[in-house]
Amino acid sequence: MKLIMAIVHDKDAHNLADALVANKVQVTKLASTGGFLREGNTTFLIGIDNERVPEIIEIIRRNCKSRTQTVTPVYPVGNSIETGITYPTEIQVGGATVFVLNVEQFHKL
Ligand code: 2BA
Repeated sequence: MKLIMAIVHDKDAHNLADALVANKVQVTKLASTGGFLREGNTTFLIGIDNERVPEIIEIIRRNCKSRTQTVTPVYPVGNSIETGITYPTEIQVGGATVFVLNVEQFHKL
């Protein structure tokens, strides 16, 4: 068994949850926050049999778009401690950041 952790844009979370449930995938959604943008995103936890991992990755790929965002520094030029960015910069966010972990044990008690 594997545990898939997928961090996705909030705007994609609803469609992705629908697609996973429609494909009979059990999923937990967590509200999370990106360390860099400090904006809300959504983390999906999916416990799944090994052979279904490629199918799940494909569902995530189909439902999560890549977006361009402009980051404007909070601090004045030359003093941007939090991000290291000192001027408005375009960054690419997503589609999804996906980790696939081995599950040592799985219990439903
Ligand atoms: P954030 O940390 O808010 O990052 C949002 C986007 O900002 C990232 O998109 C990336 O394009 C950019 N970015 C992040 N750190 C940066 C830096 N130090 N300098 C310049 N640009 C930077 P994604 O890579 O698509 O990541 C989207 C979200 O996925 C992240 O939100 C974070 O919540 C999560 N994530 C990404 N990689 C991760 C990792 N290795 N471990 C844990 N979470 C991760």
